[in-house]
Amino acid sequence: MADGTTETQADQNVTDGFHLLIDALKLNRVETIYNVPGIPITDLGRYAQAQGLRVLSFRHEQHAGYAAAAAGFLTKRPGICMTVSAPGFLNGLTALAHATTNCWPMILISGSSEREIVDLQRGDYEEMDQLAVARPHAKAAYRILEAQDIGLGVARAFRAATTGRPGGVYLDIPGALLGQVMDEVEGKNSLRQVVDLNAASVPAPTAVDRALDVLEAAKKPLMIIGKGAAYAQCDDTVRALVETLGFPYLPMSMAKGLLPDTHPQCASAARSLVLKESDCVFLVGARLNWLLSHGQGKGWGEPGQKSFVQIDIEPTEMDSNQAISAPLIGDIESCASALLEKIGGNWTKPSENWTGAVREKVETNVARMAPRLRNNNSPMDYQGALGVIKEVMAEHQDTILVNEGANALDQCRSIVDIHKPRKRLDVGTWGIMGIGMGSAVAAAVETGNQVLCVEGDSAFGFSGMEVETICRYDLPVCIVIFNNNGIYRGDGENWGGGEDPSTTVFVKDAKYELMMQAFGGAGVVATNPDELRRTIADAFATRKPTLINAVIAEDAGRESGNIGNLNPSSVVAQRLYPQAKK
Ligand code: ADP
Ligand code: TPW
Ligand code: MG
Repeated sequence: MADGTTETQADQNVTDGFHLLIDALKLNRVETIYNVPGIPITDLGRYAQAQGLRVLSFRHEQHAGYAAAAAGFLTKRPGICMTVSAPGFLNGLTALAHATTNCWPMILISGSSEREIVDLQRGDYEEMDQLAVARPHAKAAYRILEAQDIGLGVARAFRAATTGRPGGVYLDIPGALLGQVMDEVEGKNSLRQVVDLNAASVPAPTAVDRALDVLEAAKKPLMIIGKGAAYAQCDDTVRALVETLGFPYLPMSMAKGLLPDTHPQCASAARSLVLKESDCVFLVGARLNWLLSHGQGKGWGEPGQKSFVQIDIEPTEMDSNQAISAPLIGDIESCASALLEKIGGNWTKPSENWTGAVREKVETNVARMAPRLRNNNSPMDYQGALGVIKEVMAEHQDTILVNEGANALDQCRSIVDIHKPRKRLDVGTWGIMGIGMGSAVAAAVETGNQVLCVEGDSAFGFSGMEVETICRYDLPVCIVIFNNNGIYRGDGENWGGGEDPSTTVFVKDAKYELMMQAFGGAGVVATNPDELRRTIADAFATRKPTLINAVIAEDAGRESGNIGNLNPSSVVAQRLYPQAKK
């Protein structure tokens, strides 16, 4: 091109891989990308920001990934995480696997190195066959090699992430793709908007009849509502089903609040009773996995005592643990609506013998717990501190509670009522530590609501550096660290008598509040429940990033919280270590 004019004209009529990818995401209604910049995606982030997307940068990819996963759960659309090649990709991969495990839609977009060099293992900058590594941890994994396939690749990623059982999708973007040039009009025409992203999946009428037969025959029915039902965003239909059937129900952790935990049919405070005594269990968007002891064992009564009915969008979930007498395969809205339609006004609720006994147990247990939640001990115990959190969540029902830890998790889940749908984010199906700050960022960004994090001191440490991210974007996040100086308890000792501290303890009386002050947020200490109440009130009034170091007694917690029974046991430990007998 001898004269500059022709060159300018050519520039005006072309687009490139960067902009096709941004346009494809925008066409599919992406608003936010959770990312960590670097080669080859630094400019992709800059250009995306320039084109009106919100691009939030984190300090570590894992937390950008957890944010994308939480965004997927909260919005029913894939959360987008973007990372650099090899190490950045691997840092993000844990979150992609977490999304897949939890059945949440997420797309991990990673830049990757030159295919010609990677595939011959010639040692490229950040060389790795990322597609092969991602595949076992994702619901689907795709690589786009040509600019004209960007629309197709993004559409496939969206479809795979959301349709059927949702999950994590990996999208591999070799750096060279971003610079590829294409005619602008052809480029625009190559993009696709995915239609009917969360398509309905209607159950067969015979399956609906069969389910109603089983449910009707039950004398002591129980419903278990899982996070799949919270994800489905058909809150009114689920509520109508629960109230029409009249069954006592147990919400799984992240289904808390789908109906308010104070609902008269909520049996959380009589969990042992209903699991043991019920003769029919109706699972709605909940798997019979380890969190429900696979539907067997002492807590579940006698083998063969129960029949199971299950609603799930994933056919292979049926019979994965207990035999399912009446599978309802479809989305929860369609299945619940079909049941309600068939029932019409014609349903006999379970007898008062059953529902009354459950209610009585709930009331006794709630009354017994109440005084323990009102203590003003210093240092605090879990009940005293969580009594305050319970009050706060009752007064501010739109607040999103993020929760991780062992005792800090288990006690919070059972003590703190949630009043509205999708207001609790926690460690999920893997019981993963580290979801805290990423989930908090996503909750604040996707909803604009106040966020309250209840964090074990160990749990917080996995993502603590992201307090800078929270301050940078000035998010309304209040982090309460339940600081008992360690994992489970702060009073562990080295059983060999050596100088190193025990494997489960941290620096005593650490000043976590200074971490928040370092970045311009509010960092304060609370040594008793009254102080905790006051400091949370300040945080909510100002909506400023706040970290409250809540001092919990070192000996208040239990080993592994509520799941100590899952620890393998050693036959020689009792003989070798007198401490093991404790
Ligand atoms: P929890 O941990 O709360 O018990 P799980 O994650 O084990 O919940 O189970 C959620 C289930 O919900 C998964 O088996 C998933 O396939 C299912 N699911 C997700 N979305 C829907 C939907 N829209 N309709 C029906 N089932 C769904
Ligand atoms: C990614 C194992 C489960 S709970 C926990 C760890 C390390 C921390 C418990 O201490 P914390 O809470 O948070 O101080 P508290 O109140 O009981 O003292 N790595 C990952 N995930 C898990 N689950 C672990 C390790 C674990
Ligand atoms: Mg702790």
